[in-house]
Amino acid sequence: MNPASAFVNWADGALQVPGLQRSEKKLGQLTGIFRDHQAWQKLDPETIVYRVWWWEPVVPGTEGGLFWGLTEIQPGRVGNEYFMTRGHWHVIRNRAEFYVTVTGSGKLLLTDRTGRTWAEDMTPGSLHYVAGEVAHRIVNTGDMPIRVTACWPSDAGHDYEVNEGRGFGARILEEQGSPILVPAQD
Ligand code: PAN
Ligand code: ZN
Repeated sequence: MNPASAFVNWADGALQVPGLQRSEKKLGQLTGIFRDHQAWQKLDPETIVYRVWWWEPVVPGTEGGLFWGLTEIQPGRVGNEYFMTRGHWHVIRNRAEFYVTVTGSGKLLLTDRTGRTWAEDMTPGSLHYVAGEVAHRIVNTGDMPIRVTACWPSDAGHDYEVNEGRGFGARILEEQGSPILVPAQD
């Protein structure tokens, strides 16, 4: 038997894998994502909003393979809009994905091709099947980092056009201390 070469710490989702990939997104890089442009401009562009670590056991684009990742979004808001990921479609539109919330709490914002938009509650242990043809974005509505494990096909690819085009059909905003789903007007 060979020893395993990759590990997940289930307490915090941390990955110990060969060739760990990582990226981070700062507020200054998230142009045009948040509704309140003035509030966004007043914040420190160096503020880290989220980080992603992932494992590519096969070359990106490989048909039939899988990737495994961890996303950590800091708590915070731009105006009354919570920190969130950019959100995307998969380039190969029918590719699905699993998300599991490890720690923290939030909302998974989903938009299908007809523009129908809904949100699922993310809480430790919540398991989310993101079907193909559905754009997805994680929103941290809590006061601690949210950590989400994901598994997706290695040929899925990421298409961020959802932010420049018609966009998500709704936003998650804070109102009187609670998150609410508000139809997008922009
Ligand atoms: C995730 C996301 C990750 C970061 O691994 O890529 O949460 O979000 P953005 O890619 O929208 O910036 C995933 O959905 N992979 O397919
Ligand atoms: Zn995805």
